[in-house]
Amino acid sequence: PAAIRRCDYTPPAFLVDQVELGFDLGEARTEVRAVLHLRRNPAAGADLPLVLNGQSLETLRVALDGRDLTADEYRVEGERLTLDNVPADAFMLETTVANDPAANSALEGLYVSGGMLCTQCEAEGFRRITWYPDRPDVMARFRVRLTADRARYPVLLSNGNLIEETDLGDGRHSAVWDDPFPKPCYLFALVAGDLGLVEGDFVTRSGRRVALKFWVEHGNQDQAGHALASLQKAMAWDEQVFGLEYDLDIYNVVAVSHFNMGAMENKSLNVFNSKFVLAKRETATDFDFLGIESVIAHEYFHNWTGNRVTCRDWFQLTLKEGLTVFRDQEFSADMNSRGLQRLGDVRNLRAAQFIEDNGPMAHPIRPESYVEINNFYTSTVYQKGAEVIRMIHTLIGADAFRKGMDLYFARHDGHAVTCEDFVAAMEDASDDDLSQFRRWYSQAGTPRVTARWDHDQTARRLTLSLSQDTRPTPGQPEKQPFHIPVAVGLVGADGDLPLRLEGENAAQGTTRVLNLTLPEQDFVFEDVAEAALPSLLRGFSAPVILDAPYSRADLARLMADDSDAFNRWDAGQELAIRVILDLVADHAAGRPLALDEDFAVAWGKVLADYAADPAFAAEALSLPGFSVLGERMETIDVDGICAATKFLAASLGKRFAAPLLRLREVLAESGYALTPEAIGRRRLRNGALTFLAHGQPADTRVLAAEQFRTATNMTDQLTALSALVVIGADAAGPALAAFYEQWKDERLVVNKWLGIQAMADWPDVLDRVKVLMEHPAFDGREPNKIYALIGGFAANPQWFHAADGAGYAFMADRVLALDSTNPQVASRMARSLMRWKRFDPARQSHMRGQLERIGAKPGLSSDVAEIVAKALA
Ligand code: BAL
Ligand code: ZN
Repeated sequence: PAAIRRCDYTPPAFLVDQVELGFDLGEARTEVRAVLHLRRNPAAGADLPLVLNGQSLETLRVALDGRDLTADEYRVEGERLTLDNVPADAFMLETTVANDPAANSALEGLYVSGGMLCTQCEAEGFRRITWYPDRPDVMARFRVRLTADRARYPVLLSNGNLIEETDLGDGRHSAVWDDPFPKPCYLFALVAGDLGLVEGDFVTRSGRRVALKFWVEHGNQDQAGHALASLQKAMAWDEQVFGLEYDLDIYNVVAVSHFNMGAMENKSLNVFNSKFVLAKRETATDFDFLGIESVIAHEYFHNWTGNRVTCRDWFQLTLKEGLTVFRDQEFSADMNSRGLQRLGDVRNLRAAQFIEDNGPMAHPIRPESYVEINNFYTSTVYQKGAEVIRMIHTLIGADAFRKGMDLYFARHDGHAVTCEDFVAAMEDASDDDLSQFRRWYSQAGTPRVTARWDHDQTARRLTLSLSQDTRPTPGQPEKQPFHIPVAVGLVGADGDLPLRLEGENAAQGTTRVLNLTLPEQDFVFEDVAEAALPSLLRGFSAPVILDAPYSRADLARLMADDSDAFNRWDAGQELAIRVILDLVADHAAGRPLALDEDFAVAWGKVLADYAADPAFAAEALSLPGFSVLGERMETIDVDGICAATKFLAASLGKRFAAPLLRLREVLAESGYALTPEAIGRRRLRNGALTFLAHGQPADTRVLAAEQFRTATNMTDQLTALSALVVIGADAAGPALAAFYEQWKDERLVVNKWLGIQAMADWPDVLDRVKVLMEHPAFDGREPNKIYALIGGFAANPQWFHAADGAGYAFMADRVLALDSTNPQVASRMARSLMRWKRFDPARQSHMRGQLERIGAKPGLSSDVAEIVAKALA
């Protein structure tokens, strides 16, 4: 299929003022009657035909202003319905279609999940429900009548307010929902099912009582409390921080098991992957609890940034996603620990987005073209998009940012707008010039910022020279310089120095944001008496790769003395990366591996000082992952990285066994709490167990087995199980069996069980994964299970990348099978093969061969075809 280009945007030929939808719901057949009140868009051409989108629909009736049309009065060609002759002004188009939700394995449009009927319309799923101008800049009021069997579907939900319920007397019933807010069709939703309810409320600051309703499978009501509390916190936070109130009397959230994404922000009827709703301490890890808080907030925040103000077209996706991720990150920072939140967000960015930006899928946060929009729900659009918003916040300041948000809503509430509209509001509210900054929206690639410095003792002056360079990305051979905010401090012998830049009369604070706008720029700090060490990019003030000539001693000093928590952590990570890369080189040269003494001392010091901040210590002690390490190599040395990382973890675990064991005892808890402090202590204590499992496998087996048996929460139980998996298949076997027996009725826990086995560093892991695909625990229609087992295997560096190519062949088989059932999920899995050029020639050849095999499938979905074409370009 041809690419769709941003520059080809034209306004819609017709607008829809009001839609009435009637659903006669059934699993195998649902009939949809749609009445569209249309009129010509004065902003578009006067003689354009009416073209509606539709996919997999059986068209039963088309009528114009009440008159049935004959087959020669309209055309259905592929996925378009065209009427050449429509009235000059307003008119009413009626269609009746049938579709088959049970056969819908793509999970877009109307489908079945665990006996309930539900929908997913973003980005272009609504066209699988009825004929419609399926584009986000057509905003209409929706009134929806749902009719269904009462026993099977007692709960009938759609967007807006429930205005009528009727018992039809024949075992069927109906409900009418009316949404007073005009919306694009991607925000439409319906749910019909037999569901349990958990209710709460929230009173807005202007006194509106909002009913908060969480709908879950019967029996799961005890697992919705955390999600409900998270929603209440998010509603209060958005009022306090952005002055944004909820605008209806009801907010529904439905948890479903079969869902391609994490969740969906449909107006007043969020549909969630159950993974981001259901949690209790026995079944959910601390990480799960934090994820729920963040995703619940994210979808809620979309009510303003996404729903009230939406996107003009899908190229603008980051307008709502980057901004909403920024908002949910800030919310989580306020609810938990700002420092830890930041380093977690940056770790994710580096592990996924930096890699995307340095490969065949590199695209600007506002892409210029796409074949399949589903392929652009990427970490670039989301996470880098959030970094771009954060940089605006940094550059113009919190007050101006808030004014900019207010102005954005004042100008655009109820409209479908562009990224440019957002930046213009920020610019107008701040009087700052963001013209060069806009390049972050149009240029792909991660800039590399190189820093050098020189201290002139006599002149008491430190000159910091910064330069920037961004490598070419597909379709963008030349890059213009970015506007990069670089937050800088100077670490002296007694802490941060006050900072006075050349030309200023007095020092202003101890962290300054420098505007790097040229390819090379010097910044001069005055009154610098001692040879201070620059602390650069504090708080990770821009999504760039920093190249600074720190010695290992400098890094150890920053680890210990930097006032910026992010840079303290980052200095430790950089030190660990250098040590591991040296080990990789030793491995490649056949030299024996040895523990770096300076690193061991620095690591041991963090361990010894853990009590000051256990949560931070847990982060500082953890080692960088495979993808971050691979990014630092010209050719990714799979075996070298795996050998080096395992060696380092084992060496540290062995050498520091005594303090690690002591720490576990000191941090042992009698009770369970879900506070940031308790989470931090658990993380450190469990991190210690993992190092011990690597360092002293035989001695740790009993300890891990004991923790596994006695754990009162999933964080502890799962870590113990992982530690046993590290120790070996013999040690883990009984625990894996016991875990399944204990949790086989909890789908989400079973997914953890699948994932942990897929990621095991065991030579026969691929065979085990194949066997698990036949296990009752697996269901090839459920994305969560595919992500756990197949996605988990793709995240197994040693064995997915097995030198014989068997892992790649297996993945290609999975992609080919999934392509026919769920192209979105197939496309995600196909991405694991995309970066073949980064590996050694033998692996390159295996991966490329598999990509070619996938590409040769007749009728390949546009989702997978786009990924394969970009990979092989
Ligand atoms: N809009 C798709 C799901 C999300 O980003 O919230
Ligand atoms: Zn979102």
